[in-house]
Amino acid sequence: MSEPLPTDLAAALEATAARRGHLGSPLHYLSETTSTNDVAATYADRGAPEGTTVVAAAQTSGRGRLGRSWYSPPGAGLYLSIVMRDKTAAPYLTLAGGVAVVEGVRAATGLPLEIKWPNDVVTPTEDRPGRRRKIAGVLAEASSSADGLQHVILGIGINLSPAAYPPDVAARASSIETELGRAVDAGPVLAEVLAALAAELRPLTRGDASPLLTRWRALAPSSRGTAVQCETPAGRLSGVASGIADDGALLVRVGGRVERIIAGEVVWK
Ligand code: BT5
Repeated sequence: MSEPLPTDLAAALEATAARRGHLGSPLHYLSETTSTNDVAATYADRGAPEGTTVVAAAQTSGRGRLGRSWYSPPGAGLYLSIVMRDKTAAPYLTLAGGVAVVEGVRAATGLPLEIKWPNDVVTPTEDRPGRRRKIAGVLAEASSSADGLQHVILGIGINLSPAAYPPDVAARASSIETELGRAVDAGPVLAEVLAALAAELRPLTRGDASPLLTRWRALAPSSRGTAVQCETPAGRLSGVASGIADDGALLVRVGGRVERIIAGEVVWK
């Protein structure tokens, strides 16, 4: 089902082998597929081990949360999905994915990025928080059976270079190349994101989420003290973001009380 790995990706992965642990082993490369999350789920259902990674250069049905699309045109980005099986780490994978993208992109290219709860990686725009542009997204999809959690597919889409998106997406998207003003190689970005994720997973699999939560909070300044409007399954709510709880829920101060947001869409006002 996979194709030969392009030599630039292979070289970058080789250079980070010692830091990646089991992530990216094995790695299945596809020049185009429907959704890497679907391909990785198929491998997982057939028994693929934790760390199995699917990378595509384009997706025809890339998806985000809640039935939304993730535009994945050829030559514009990096689309990858990792099979995860560790039950202790599972609840934190969305947060870990965001931290890994920010740290991996900075290690590979020098570009500083931020996290917007729960799963967006965006450009920092200190003076105008509402004007942040989305560079990457993280989608963790769990599969369970009567025996409990079977696997989580951790999907990551990263915009490397500018592309023609529909106007509503184009107004809020950017790419690493656009922000840096120079070309970037996909290989080091892929390899450093996997290495950063491996580093975040080590304490998590031992049951210690505190290093991840500390990193996440430092990389998501907009999750604290910013006016937000949240669309939750229970309705709309306006308040001030007050950080995340230790289980990853966004805390929002509304009048005198603090609401926990565990799902939904948050608009930074
Ligand atoms: C996400 O969802 O941000 C998660 C995206 C995960 C994509 C990866 S790619 C590899 C793996 N395989 C998949 O099929 N998916 C994963 P969400 O928070 O729901 O954001 C989706 C929204 O982001 C869309 O409704 C658009 O507004 C916007 N969007 C779509 N494509 C984009 C892009 N390329 N760059 C920036 N924003 C985009």
